[in-house]
Amino acid sequence: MSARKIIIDTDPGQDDAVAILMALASPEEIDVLGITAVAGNVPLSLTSKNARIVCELAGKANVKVYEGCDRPMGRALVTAEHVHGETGLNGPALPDPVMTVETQHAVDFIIETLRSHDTGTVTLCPLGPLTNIATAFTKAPDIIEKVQEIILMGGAYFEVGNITPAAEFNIYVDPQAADIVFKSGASIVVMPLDVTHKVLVTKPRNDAFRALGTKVGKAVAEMTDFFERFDKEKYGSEGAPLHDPCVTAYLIAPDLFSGRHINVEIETQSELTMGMTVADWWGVTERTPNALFIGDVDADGFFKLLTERLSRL
Ligand SMILES: [Ca+2]
Repeated sequence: MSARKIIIDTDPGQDDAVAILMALASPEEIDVLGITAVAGNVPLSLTSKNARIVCELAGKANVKVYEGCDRPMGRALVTAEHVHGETGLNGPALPDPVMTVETQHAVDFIIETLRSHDTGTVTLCPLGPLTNIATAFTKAPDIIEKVQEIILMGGAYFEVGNITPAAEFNIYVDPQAADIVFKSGASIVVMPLDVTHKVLVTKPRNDAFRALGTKVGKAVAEMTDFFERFDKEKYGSEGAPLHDPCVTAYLIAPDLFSGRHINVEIETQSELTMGMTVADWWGVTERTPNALFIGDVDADGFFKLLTERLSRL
């Protein structure tokens, strides 16, 4: 089987960084056509810079990084320095990137790339707010049929919210964009908090990263150390949830995950529940299923795979 062609759309973020490292370490399964940065965890200038820092950490300075939208489609940008630190990548001391950002806008890159491929052959992997993807779909609806699958981190049902009582961060930041993507008709796989909160970097798992004895292993251990202080304080959890790497792990080993094909709608009106993913997990409506909503994961299998992949860099 040839490697699956993907575009990573991202707002790094320590967990985005781990997701990107895992993808770049897996060329047999994953062909990264490009990385598109979006504003989210931190402003665009930092997510773009962080994406390049991560490529260089992986020793893959040849990967193309594009800058996309610097704000949500219809709302002011909300960021998450309280979780990720001022740079978005707090934890390890990593050098500024030598790589430059591509001159083409990320949205145009997404459109051009999809148009140049056959129907159903490019997978989009959004790890942040869906602004770039929704903007591309709105500007060029013809590209939607080129999408093989959208595998995204976002939303929640049983875990409800992490930025408001009702909403997960990525969807909350740009609910309008999320609504466009979920209504697009593209095949969607969702990694909600319900599954990402089961993928926790416990002490032994963090030790396993560090024990790789490589620059990458050390950086990932330091990133997840930084990231976990927030979740330990807030949720009393055993460690940092690796939200975005669930997307990469699904590309490599989908059998680690299980979920339900259900209808998911996005709240775009009520300020109280803005950005909520209204997921019909129990099938109580007649609404047409539009997403595979993941609910469970083999966490030990996930960390075994992740650690093995990181050891390759
Ligand atoms: Ca992210």
